[in-house]
Formats: sequence, C-alpha cells, structure tokens
Amino acid sequence: MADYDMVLKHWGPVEADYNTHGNLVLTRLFHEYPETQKLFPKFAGIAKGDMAGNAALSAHGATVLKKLGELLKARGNHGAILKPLANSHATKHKIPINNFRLITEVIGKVMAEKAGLDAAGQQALRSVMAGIIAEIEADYKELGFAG
Ligand code: CUP
Repeated sequence: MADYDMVLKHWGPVEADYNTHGNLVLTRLFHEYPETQKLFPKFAGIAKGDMAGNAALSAHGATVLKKLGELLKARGNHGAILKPLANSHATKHKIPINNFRLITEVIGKVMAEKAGLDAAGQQALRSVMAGIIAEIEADYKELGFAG
C-alpha cells in the first residue's frame, strides 16, 4: 500500500476531532521540544500546565492537522497547497525546517496512541513528510530563508 494510504487508513479518528488531536500534538511538541514553543509568539507565554485547556493552542493544532490531511488526501499532487504554506512559513512565521521533522515525530506518536497508527504506519508518515519537508526546504532556499 502506498505511504499516503497507510497514513490515511488511520486518519478517521484524527479528523473526527481536529481540536483535541491538534492540542495533543502541540502540547506534546512543546513539552518534548521546549524551544519550539518560542516559534509562535502567541504561544510563548502559555504555562506547561495550561496547554491542555488552551483554546488558541487547540485551534492552531487543528489548523496544522487539517493542512496535513489536505496534503495526505492530495497524494503528492499538492503543489497548490504546499507552496503558499512554505512561503508563509519562510517569510512570515520564520519556522526553521527542523521543526517540521520534530512535529512529524510527535504526530506519529499521537496517532499511534489515539488512532492506531502502527510502526509501519509511522514509517509511512515519516516518508510522506520527508518528501513534503524536502519541498518546503527547496522553497525556503529559493526565498533565501536559511531555515
Ligand atoms: O499552517 C501551519 O501553521 C503549519 C502547518 C503545516 C505546514 C507544512 C506541512 C504540514 C503542516 N505549521 Cu503551524 C507547522 C508547524 C508548526 O505549527 C509548529 C512546528 C512545526 C511546524
């Protein structure tokens, strides 16, 4: 089965509740990799213990997972989705490329626990994201953002 489909097979529980899963992803990202919390100024001041109930965190987590869902469902035909995302992350949010690798690992863990993504599925997610991240990186270079 193609990598996209291996991940999409477990996407149902995620898209049934983007807010809850999105909060879990960002809360875990900020706990496991505290430096990532500083990337988004509106999240920098949230105390670790307040993250689970933070509506802004849930909302942004939902945005991230919805984007990932769109990318997965496009099965590689995602130029029109990814380009503006890469551009805004280079020029507006200034998110260094490694953060996409970190969030990929966290999404894999959350999906393992909440959506039954097994080891092969996590590997499929890594491989899908490696391709996406390489495209973001190429775009960053074009834009002159070191990333
Ligand atoms: O939109 C947004 O916000 C993003 C999303 C995405 C992109 C690309 C791919 C997939 C998804 N984000 Cu936000 C991202 C990120 C964050 O938040 C954090 C960290 C890392 C990354």
